Amino acid sequence: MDHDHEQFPELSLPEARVLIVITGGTICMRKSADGLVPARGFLKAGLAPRPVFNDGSYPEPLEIVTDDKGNKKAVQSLRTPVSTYQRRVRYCVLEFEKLLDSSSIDSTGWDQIARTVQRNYRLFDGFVILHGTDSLAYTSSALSFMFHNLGKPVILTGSQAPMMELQTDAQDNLLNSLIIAGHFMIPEVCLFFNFKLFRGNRATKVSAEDFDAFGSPNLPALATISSTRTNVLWHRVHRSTDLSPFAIQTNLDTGHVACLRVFPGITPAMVDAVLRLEGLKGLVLETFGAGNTPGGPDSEMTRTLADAVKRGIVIVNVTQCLNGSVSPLYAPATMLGRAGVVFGLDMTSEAALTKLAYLLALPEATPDEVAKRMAVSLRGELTATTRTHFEHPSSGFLTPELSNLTALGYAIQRGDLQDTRDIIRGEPRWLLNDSDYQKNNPVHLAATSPNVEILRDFLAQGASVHLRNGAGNTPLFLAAAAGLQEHVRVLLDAGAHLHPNEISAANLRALEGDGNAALWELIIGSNKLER
Ligand code: ASN
Repeated sequence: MDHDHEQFPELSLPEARVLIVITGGTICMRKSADGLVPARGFLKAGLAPRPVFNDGSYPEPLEIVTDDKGNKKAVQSLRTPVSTYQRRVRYCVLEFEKLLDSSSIDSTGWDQIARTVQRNYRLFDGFVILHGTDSLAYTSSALSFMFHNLGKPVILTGSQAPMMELQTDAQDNLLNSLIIAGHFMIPEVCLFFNFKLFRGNRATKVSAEDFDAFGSPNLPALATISSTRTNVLWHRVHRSTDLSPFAIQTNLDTGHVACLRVFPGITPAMVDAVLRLEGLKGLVLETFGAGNTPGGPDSEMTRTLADAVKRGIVIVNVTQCLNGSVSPLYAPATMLGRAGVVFGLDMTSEAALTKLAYLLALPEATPDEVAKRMAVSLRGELTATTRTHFEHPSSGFLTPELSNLTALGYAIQRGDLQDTRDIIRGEPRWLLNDSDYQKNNPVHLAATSPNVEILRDFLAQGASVHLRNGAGNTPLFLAAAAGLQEHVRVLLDAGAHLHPNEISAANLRALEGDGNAALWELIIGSNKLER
C-alpha cells in the first residue's frame, strides 16, 4: 500500500530511481547440502526486512521492468530512508532466471546484463548489478567496453559473505552502491567494494577471503565513503565526449582470445603451441616486470612472437606485476614492441582480455586496427604514458581550482561561447557535477542559453544530459519549457530523455498548450523509443 504524505512527510523530497539486477554470487547465496548456492527471492528475504533498505512506504503502483529478452514484469519497489543528501532511493529488483556462481559467468551473462540495462535505461537514474566476486572484474571490464556513451552510473558489487550471514559485507556493499547510483551521476561502469568505488576496468580481485577483496592498482578509487559523506573525486571520472545516445555492443569474441602467463623455463615451443590454437586471433601475454619475456631480445622466443604477429594474431603485452606499466625500458620489451607486440601499458589482464574480445568482434576489425586501438584508452582503462628512460618525477603542482561558476553562469546567459571557454580553460571536470544554489549545473543553464553552441560545447566536453536540478528537472525539460527547438534537438541527439518523474508534467504541458505543444510531443514520443 502507498502511505500518504502525512505519515511519511519525507515523501515530498525528490527520490532517485535505481534498478538492481541480480546475476547471482555469494551475496544472494544460502546454504545447501552441496555448499553455498545462489537463491531467488532476494528483495523479500534480504531487503524488505531491513530498515536501511525499506522505509515501510511500499510505493505504488508496481514497477514495470523489462528483462533482457524484452519480457515485461511487474515488480514491487522499495524506498530507503532519507539520505544525508535529502533524497530517498526508490529501487526494484530484477533477478535473472538462472542465478550463477560468477565462476560460470561468461559473455552470455555479459550480454544479458547489457541488454537489461539498455531496455530499462530511460526509467532509472542508475543501475546496481549484483554479481559474484570471482569473475566480477572481468564482467565490469567487459561491460565498460560494451557500453557506448554511457551517461548513468552502472555499479557492480557483490560480497564475500552472504547477506543472510550475521557477519557480512553484503549490506554495506549493496547499500553504498545503491546510494552512489541514486545520488551521483558518474557515467561509468564501476565496481564497489569495501567502501571504495573503482573504475570497473581498473579493478582486480586481490583477496579470496578478506572483505577488502578488490584493488585498483593503477588508478586510485573514484569515490570513497567516510562516516559522514561520499567523497567523489570528480576529476578522475571518465566521461564520454561523443555526442550520441547510449548504445550497447554485444557478442564479444571471447572464443578466439587467450591469456598466457610467462614463467622462468617457459619454452618458445609452449608459446608457439598456444599461438597456433585453432582460430586464435588475440593473445594477452602476461610478462615479467616492465614487459620482458625470457630469452632476451634476439631469441627464439621473440621470433616466435614476431611470427605470430605476422600471421595476424594480435599480441598484447601486460605485466604480471600488480602495479605499473609495460614500456620499452629494457631491451626484451623493446624488441617485442618492434616485432609488433602491443604495449598494453598499465591495463589489467581482465581489461586487456575483454577489450581484445570487444575490438575483435567489431565489424571493421583488422589485426592492425585492433592492435592500434589496444594501445589507446577507450574507456579510461589505461594510462597513456610510456616510460622510456629513468627519471624522477618533477615536483607536482595542483591545477588551479576553477571556482568561477557565477561568471560562467553570466557568460552562458549572454551566450558568449568564447568567455565560457576561457573560464573553463580545458578543465571541464566540474561540468560534470558542480551546481549553483538551485542545483543548476552549467548544462542546465546552457539548455536555455541564447547560444546553442555553448550547449554543444559542454556536451562535447562530457557534460551529463541526465543531471537533475533542485526542482528535479533535466536540461531537456528546461529547453522544451523555454521553447528552444534546436537546443532540444542537440540534447536528444546526445541521448537525453525525460526523467520518469517529468513525464506527467510534460504530458500536462502538451495538453494544456504552453505554446510549445509540438516540442513536448516530440520529446514525449522519443521517450517511448527503445523499450
Ligand atoms: N564464488 C562466488 C562467486 O563469484 C564468490 C563470491 O561472490 N564472493 O559467485
